[in-house]
Amino acid sequence: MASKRASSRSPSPALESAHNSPQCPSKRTKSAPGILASHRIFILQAKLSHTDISEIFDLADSADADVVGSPDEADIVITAIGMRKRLERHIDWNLAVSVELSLASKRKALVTPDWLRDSVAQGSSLPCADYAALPDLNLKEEEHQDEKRPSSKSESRFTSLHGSLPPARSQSPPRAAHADVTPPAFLLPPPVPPPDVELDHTAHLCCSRPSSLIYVNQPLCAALDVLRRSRALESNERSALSYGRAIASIKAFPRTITAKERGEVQKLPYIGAKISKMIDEYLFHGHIPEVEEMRQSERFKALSLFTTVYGIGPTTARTLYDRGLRSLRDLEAYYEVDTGFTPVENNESPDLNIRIALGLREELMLTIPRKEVEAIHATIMDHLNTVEPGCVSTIAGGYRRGKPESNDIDIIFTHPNAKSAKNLCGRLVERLRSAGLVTHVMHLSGFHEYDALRTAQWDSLEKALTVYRTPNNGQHRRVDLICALPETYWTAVVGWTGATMFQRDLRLAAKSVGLKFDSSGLTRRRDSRLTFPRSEKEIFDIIGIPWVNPTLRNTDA
Ligand code: TTP
Ligand code: MG
Repeated sequence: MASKRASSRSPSPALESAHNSPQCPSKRTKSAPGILASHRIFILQAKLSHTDISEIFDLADSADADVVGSPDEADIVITAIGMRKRLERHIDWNLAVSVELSLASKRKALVTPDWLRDSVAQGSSLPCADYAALPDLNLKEEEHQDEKRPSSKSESRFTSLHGSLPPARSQSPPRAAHADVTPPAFLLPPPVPPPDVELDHTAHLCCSRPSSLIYVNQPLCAALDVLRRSRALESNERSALSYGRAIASIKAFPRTITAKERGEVQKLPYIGAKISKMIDEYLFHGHIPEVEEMRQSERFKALSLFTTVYGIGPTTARTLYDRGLRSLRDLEAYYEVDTGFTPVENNESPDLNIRIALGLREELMLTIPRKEVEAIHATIMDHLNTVEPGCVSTIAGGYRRGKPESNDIDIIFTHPNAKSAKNLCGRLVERLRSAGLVTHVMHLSGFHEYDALRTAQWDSLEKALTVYRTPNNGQHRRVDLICALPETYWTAVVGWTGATMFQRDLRLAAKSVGLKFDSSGLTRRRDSRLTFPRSEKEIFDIIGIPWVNPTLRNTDA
């Protein structure tokens, strides 16, 4: 079934149509070369469609403007926002009030996109005052008020942002690492979360369907998930993905599937003949014979068990199985975790992470209640505060999707100053290690600088996958610490919120409009230009799909 979204859109990607628009000179034509060569422009993307964003970037290119990555670096901020309240969500108000609507004084200007369009059309840089984005702004008065109470204003604003947050289960408590340092508004969750829109359970992509944690067809999805996992354990990715898509489709179906619903279910996306037959079997027998057979399979049971150990993926699991191992005891012996037993075929050096995870497996298999997730997050942020005041963070993963218990804790953080954000993860881990809070670091990776030509693999995220030891009872927990640069903070939050199928389809949605999305950033495919989303919702806006509450992103079984 075609998606609502797909049918309501032009088949050609929005960015392409923007590029073909007469208003949109391509880089090659350079319709107004050099007219803005002395200007540093920041394009505030909120409230702009991707067609507009593409057009504005191209116009700026054609006029040789220097497009910068943050408003602080700019002489001119281009925005479609005309209200102070909205603007405050994206630009620190202290910066906004410093904006003066005249270039004559060599200060910043806050203008509408028409300033750029008209300047390029007329071949000269037009007066910014004629294109004021906030015409009613009484700058003199605002500046005067700021002079009188500079710090109290920013502090009270910070408090009210936090104080007004509703206690939504989906939102992790927002934290700034230091109460005296006010992070810019764009790094904080909006004071009022975006309203939930009604999502269509038959949408083609699961990132546009409502997928709640608790759902009516859970036993059927759990059965199909056995087959999905069995395919994944054999590295049959295509088949695993087909089951994953079918499960996500059934998950969003709002009524218990009965014989009466059969016809309707068959029309859902990704429900083909094979899955339909399995649903029929399920309705008739109360189970799916192939699933029951798989559940009894010695191979499936052993591979499933092995992959519960952190560090053991399907390939290692199969190798271990082929070597005759069947139980966790066998693994302990093989990796010499316990008795020093040396298996005959162990010619490899034991993998340290697997040994650690096996040694701690009984603790690491225990799930973590929300309260404890929050307590660990608070402790870690206190340490981060000492390392670098002014950071912000979000607890992502299953916690953010509303899970009452998580298998691990995923914390995303950044610092408003990109320079301070660099190597922050390494410094934090070192501190937690010295404090005896982190006992093992399973993986630590650093930033790879963004490279528009993509000559090398790049990653805007610094990651530390750790084992954390709670100070009160010495319980070991898996904690993933992810440090993003400010421009990739929200993509990291979205990426690490999951669930897996939701992310997969979000990437497809982005691709359909000429963009590339992953946790490390949102880029334009044709020239790898990195965008700077100012909120989580802005990512959805740019891609052109409705924002989905994290509690409705539970697309996996
Ligand atoms: P997980 O922490 O593996 O899963 P989860 O938080 O949904 O559930 P739980 O921890 O309770 O088992 O991953 C969280 C999300 O982060 C997941 O949707 C995928 C994403 N992710 C990455 O982007 N990169 C990674 O390396 C990992 C491990 C996860
Ligand atoms: Mg998690």
